[in-house]
Amino acid sequence: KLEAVIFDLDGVITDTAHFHFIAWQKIAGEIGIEIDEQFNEQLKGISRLDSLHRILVHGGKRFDYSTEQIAQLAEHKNQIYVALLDQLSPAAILPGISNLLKELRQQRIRIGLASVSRNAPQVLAALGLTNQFDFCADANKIQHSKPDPEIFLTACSGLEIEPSHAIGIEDAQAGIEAIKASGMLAIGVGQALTHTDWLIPSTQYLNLNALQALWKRHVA
Ligand code: G16
Ligand code: MG
Repeated sequence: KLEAVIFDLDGVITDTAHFHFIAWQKIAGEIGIEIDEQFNEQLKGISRLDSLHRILVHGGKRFDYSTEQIAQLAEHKNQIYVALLDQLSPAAILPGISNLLKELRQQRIRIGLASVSRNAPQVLAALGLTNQFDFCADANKIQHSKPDPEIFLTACSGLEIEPSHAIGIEDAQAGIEAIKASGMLAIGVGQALTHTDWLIPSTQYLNLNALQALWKRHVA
C-alpha cells in the first residue's frame, strides 16, 4: 500500500532553480567564470558548496581559492538568493501540487519533503505550505548530497514508513538516483531524466489517481 509521498522542493513544488542560477551567475561572473542555463542543470539538487566546487572546476579555478574564500563566496551567493526569495508567494506553487497535497491529506497518505536546501523552511513559508508537510528532512543534518539516498532515507524514517511503501518526486537526475538508491518508486518531472518509474513533462500531470495507477503497475 502506498503510505507516503516525498517531494523534492526546487523544481517540483516551485521553480527556485532560476533564482539559484541568477545568484550563481553573479558570483561566478565576479571571479571571471561564465555559466549558462545548460550548465545550471548540473547544479540542480546539488548542495551549495558542491555547486560552487563544480563552478570552480568548470572555470579551471579548482585550486585558486582557500577554504575561507570559498565559504565567503558561498555566503555571498546565499545573500543574493535569499533576497530573490522575496518574490515568492503562493502563486509560485507549480501546477497540480496544491491539489495533490490536498488529495494525499484526505487519504491520510503521509507527505514528506526531501530538499537539500538550507533555505527550505523559508521557501515553504513564502509559499504558504509549511503546515502541509508531515516531515521535512533537515538539510543541515545531512552529510551527503543527492545522489546519495541519505536525504530520502531521513525523510522516510521521519515519516516512520519503509522506503518500499513510498513514492519520491524529483526534477533532477541526482535526485532520481537518490530516490532509486533508497528503494522508493521515482517520478521524474522533466525531459531527459533516466531511471525513473514514470516520467512526466510537467507537475500538472500529478494527481492521486495517477500515483495509485503507478503504484499498481509496479508494486501491487
Ligand atoms: C536545491 C537546489 C540546488 C541548491 C540546493 C541548496 O535542492 O536544487 O540547486 O544548490 O537546493 O540550496 P541552498 O543554497 O538554499 O542550501 P533541492 O533538493 O530542493 O532540489
Ligand atoms: Mg529539485
